[in-house]
Amino acid sequence: MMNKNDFRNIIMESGYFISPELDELISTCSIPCDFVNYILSRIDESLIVIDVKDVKQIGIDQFTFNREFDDFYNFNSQIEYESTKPFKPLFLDNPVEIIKDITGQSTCVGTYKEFINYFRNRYSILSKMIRNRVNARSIESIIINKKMAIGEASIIGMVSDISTTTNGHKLIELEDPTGYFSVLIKESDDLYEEANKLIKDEVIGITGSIFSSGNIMGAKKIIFPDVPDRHISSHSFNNSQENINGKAAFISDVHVGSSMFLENEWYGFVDFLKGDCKSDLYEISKEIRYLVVAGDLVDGIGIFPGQDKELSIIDIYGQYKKAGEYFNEIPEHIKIIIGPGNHDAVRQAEPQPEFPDRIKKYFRDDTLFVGNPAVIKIGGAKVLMYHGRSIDDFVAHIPSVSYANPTTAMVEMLKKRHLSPIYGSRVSIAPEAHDHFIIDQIPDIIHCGHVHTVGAEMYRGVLLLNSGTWQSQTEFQKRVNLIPVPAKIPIVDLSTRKTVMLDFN
Ligand code: D5M
Ligand code: FE
Ligand code: ZN
Repeated sequence: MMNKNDFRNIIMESGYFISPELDELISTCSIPCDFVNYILSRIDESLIVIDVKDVKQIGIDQFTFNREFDDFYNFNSQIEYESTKPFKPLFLDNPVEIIKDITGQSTCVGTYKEFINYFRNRYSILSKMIRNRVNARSIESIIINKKMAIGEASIIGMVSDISTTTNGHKLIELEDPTGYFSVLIKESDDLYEEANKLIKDEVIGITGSIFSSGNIMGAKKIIFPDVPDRHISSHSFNNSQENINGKAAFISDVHVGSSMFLENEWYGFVDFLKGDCKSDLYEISKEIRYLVVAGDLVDGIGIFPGQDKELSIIDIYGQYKKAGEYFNEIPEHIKIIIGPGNHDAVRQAEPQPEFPDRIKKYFRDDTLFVGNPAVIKIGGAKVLMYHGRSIDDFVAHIPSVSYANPTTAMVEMLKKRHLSPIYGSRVSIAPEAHDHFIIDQIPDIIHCGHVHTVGAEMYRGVLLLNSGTWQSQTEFQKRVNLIPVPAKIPIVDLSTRKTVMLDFN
């Protein structure tokens, strides 16, 4: 057992001296040695005598997170650390700001008129982003004054059809509120590769030359709403110091209730969060403030034919009860934020609202539930959470996008500034008055799951993450040749966005 006064020996051995005021403060602390070690590892090496002001200067905020110095001591004097629990949290308070969430705001019932208005809203917002970059005309004005328009012109439209001609050229039909126009991209054209990434119902701009025959133009340039080329994240993260804002762990697709749920690996993860792990991992663990969960918390029931044969818990509420037990073992200094996915017991049409009380009651009171998608702010970083069902559509329609590299789909989301453009495919879209899938504010991080593979990539200052799964390969996935990457998750430093992939296999 360490003596409370041993901190003075540590200081003596370090070669520094401390001021009487600092000595007094440290001696009132319940974990003086830890605190002294923390100070010594960060203090300006040119100092001879360390004073209270020097300690404040090295960012005592890292401990107190904007609280006053004294609070830190009050807090610590209330905590009795058990020797079996090595964990000492660095942050006392983990606030979350909800920036966008459908929960409680859904108004739609699914009428035809609502669909019209939904697509109008999508066109109006996305076309505005493109209009900043190109001087476009309405399709109607080009058709009426075609003779005058011959030569170069630009239009902004929603892609209403994509076909390939017998010669192998791409024919894109664009629609704006005033009419339709066709755009031709030749196979030999440099633009062809880009045109191959176009999908239905996205909004793009085209600059091209109008042909004298028919309502058709040859494309010279495709303009996407995209993130600006030199977008600098709201955080000047390149210069910031690590761990000022702590770290977040990102997970998804836990699939509790599936017989393929990897319980041992999960407990390895929970032990890590408790700080019960090897010293290099401990250094990461002690800085984790948030656990963000992007859907498919449970396996659900009746999700695909024959699923019941692979369930260990066949009752949906039984599955959430068990999930609650697993999550409630996570140490309390970590703030948990959970959104739903397509296996969860909320409406299947997206955007999905947060879990109902009947499910929430199984989780710790301080768990924060959000809808899907949702935008939250944690540790200074704006995080767009989306389960990622549309990734199936991106993989099916864009040849360069693959399940093995899920962030390739997420780059397309950012370019198109839309999480799920294709209507009427895998994602069932509810026609809300506002298009909640539009990426209007540029986030610092986009977090998806769903495809059960992992990835981390930086695109124009935005960190794209896919957080894999805690379920090993199911029979169903075997049949569709889906190879999951389970129990591997990204941990992100919220100040620097530095990401490590931890493997709990
Ligand atoms: O989805 C896990 C992965 O399995 C995801 O990439 C989609 C794929 N999946 C799910 N359902 C189907 C169907 N019906 N056909 C083909 N591929 C599918 P999860 O939502 O976790 O089940
Ligand atoms: Fe899943
Ligand atoms: Zn899913």
